[in-house]
Amino acid sequence: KNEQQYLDLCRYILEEGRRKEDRTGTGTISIFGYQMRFDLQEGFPLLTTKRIPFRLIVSELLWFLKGDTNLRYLLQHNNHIWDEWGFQKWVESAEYNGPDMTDFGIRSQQDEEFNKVYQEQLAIYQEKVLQDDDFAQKFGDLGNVYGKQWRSWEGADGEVYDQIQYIIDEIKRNPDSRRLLCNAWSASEIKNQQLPPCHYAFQFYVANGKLSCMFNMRSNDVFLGLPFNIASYALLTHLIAHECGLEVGELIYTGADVHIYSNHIEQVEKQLLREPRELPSLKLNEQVKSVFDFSMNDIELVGYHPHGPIKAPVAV
Ligand code: DHF
Ligand code: TMP
Repeated sequence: KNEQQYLDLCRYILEEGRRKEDRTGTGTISIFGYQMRFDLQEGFPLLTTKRIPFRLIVSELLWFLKGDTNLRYLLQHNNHIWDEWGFQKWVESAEYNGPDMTDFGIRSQQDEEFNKVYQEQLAIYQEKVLQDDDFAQKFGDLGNVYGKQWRSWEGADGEVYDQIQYIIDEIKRNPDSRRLLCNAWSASEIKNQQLPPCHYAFQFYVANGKLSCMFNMRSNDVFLGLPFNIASYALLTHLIAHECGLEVGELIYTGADVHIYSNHIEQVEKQLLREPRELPSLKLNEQVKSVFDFSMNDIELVGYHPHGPIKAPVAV
């Protein structure tokens, strides 16, 4: 069963994972190298053992597909999953002259007083990204992240490449191609990215009228990130299959440094006590053909009856 694999992965990391320090100073238990296969015909792979806000997955994916890299679009859709990485750019800039925000991620979790000041500053930042065009352009942009690499990859030849359009055209023209691949990892771009891509490449495969997708993650936060990542690539596979007149096949996950943060362990243990429920299914507006024309209302989840949400702090 689809969701059981996620729970098995959690159990496996808790049992076999090694303690490992990390960039954020939080600490993790980690394994290296893991694969899971989700049959998309069995249902849409959104976790039911905790509630996942599906609209956040939809607006993030539409943001990628627009080729957008600016937080403004996400904030307009009430999506705050990337706020900290934009805020970081702002408080590290020469133009920021508010209270000291060094290590705001860790400090906001440990220091109640600081957290108040941080929340105030974050609210000011969000408001400015939404209202002030110049500010948004300078400090709302996360750099050359996913949207830029997917839709406007800059080649060594100076040309700009739309990797998603290429994939769609190739699937229609030559479905047996072994080059249906999108790569977000670019050595020369890392310095221009607030966070270098975690899901850095994905590839499609067509057989028996079904579209399958494999996606690769160099680093994966199993409790917070992974449920989003699975659902996001499942949705992308559905959208592309829809445009190309194919059924959906399998979604294959390949993770490298797959970890549970030390401040997520209680949450994971709580989740592991829950029984998975029936998976929801996805309904796409039949009127829309191109993957680039979908909006929030064209994508609907049916029959999602999850257990309650489980909160956890994100490591910045
Ligand atoms: N950094 C880290 N340390 N882990 C991540 O998973 C991560 N993911 C990023 C950017 N940087 C990251 C982008 N994706 C959440 C989920 C996905 C995501 C970022 C954050 C998250 O906090 N999810 C909460 C709900 C958030 C909300 O409702 O606004 C959750 O409980 O699933
Ligand atoms: P890193 O750049 O030091 O690997 O930190 C990135 C963290 O964010 C790491 O815990 C993985 C996590 N992450 C996900 O799990 N999924 C995502 O989609 C993103 C953007 C990040």
